[in-house]
Amino acid sequence: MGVGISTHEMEQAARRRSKTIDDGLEAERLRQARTVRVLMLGLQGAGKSTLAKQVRMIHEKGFPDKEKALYREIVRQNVVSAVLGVLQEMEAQEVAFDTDQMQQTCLAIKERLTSADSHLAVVDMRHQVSMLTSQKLFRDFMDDRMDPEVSQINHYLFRSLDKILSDAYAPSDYDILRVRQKTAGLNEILFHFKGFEFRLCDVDGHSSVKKKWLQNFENVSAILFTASLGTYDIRSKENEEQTEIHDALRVFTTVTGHDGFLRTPIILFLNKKDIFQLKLKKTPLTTAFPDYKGKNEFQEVCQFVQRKFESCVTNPDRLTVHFTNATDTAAIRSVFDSSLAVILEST
Ligand SMILES: Nc1nc2c(ncn2[C@@H]2O[C@H](COP(=O)(O)OP(=O)(O)OP(=O)(O)O)[C@@H](O)[C@H]2O)c(=O)[nH]1
Ligand SMILES: [Mg+2]
Repeated sequence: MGVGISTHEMEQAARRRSKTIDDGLEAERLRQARTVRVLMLGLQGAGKSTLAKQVRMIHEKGFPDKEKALYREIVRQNVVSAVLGVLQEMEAQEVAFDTDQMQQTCLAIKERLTSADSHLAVVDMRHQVSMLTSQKLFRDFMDDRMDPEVSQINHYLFRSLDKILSDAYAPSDYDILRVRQKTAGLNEILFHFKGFEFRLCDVDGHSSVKKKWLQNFENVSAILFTASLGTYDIRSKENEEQTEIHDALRVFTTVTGHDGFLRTPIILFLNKKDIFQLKLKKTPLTTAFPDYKGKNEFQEVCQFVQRKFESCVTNPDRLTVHFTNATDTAAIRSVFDSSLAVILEST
């Protein structure tokens, strides 16, 4: 007589398999229900990745040593771009040092820092670079003739030059927040908040503006749109009559009016308020908005700009606005947590 399996046993095994599958599906359904996807959009350089880094620092474990080692190269690359940027601009505006020695130093720096291994070359040339960046002419040029945002970050890098170019340099969290590295495509940041799993999609500014591309993300729980206030005085490349803040308003109108996002909650971060405040001291808001009739005071100007963004949104009840400095961890912590709470309430 063979050792057969009874029909009853086969039915039991089938039921067990079916239950395992059902349990797996139920667990996946529950996981999905506790997963919140947030899409970060905004023009290049608006500050999306800086905010995403803050989230990693606040809600996850920050940056592992391996990643910090990568940032070391990127910070040094930022120093190279900063030095070359000022030298190029000086040349374009025909500003030159009046001693042979400094002119030779500039030539040598330009030659070495335009090589493929410039992040290493800048370490070799630390003494020359340090001498150049401490020259009064060089510093005054940055302050008087360059964009205040560029000049602010350059001063930060040049102040820390000894540290950044030393062999033992390990970037601090703040260095990592200040570094500029364009996102290529999309980065997803995973973190947990109030028992929910958040997936934050940090999209590069170039893709953010593509309508076709937005279709891939129509099922997100919220959109976090970042616009830089610091661009109100920078000429738009798309329309000579306007400035880059108009480009941001245009993209914001497109995103919020996109068919797949008409009911999606929108969190708007009007970012770089520190740069905005700095620039307003010299450049009135009317440079961007000739219809502005108020005083050139920060609070009043902010209200006006906020209304401009609000007027882009159909059904503005779903819009929450914050004025931010994405490099300020303490302030971002509270703004971000209240934004996440708003998203959870609406999901
Ligand atoms: N001063 C100041 N700098 C900021 C602020 N937010 C971001 N930055 C700096 O602006 C630069 C660009 O920021 P990113 O976060 O890389 O910009 P992004 O929107 O991710 O840009 P793409 O990846 O090109 O789309 C970085 O050097 C940041 O440190 C801010 O509120 N104030
Ligand atoms: Mg980015």
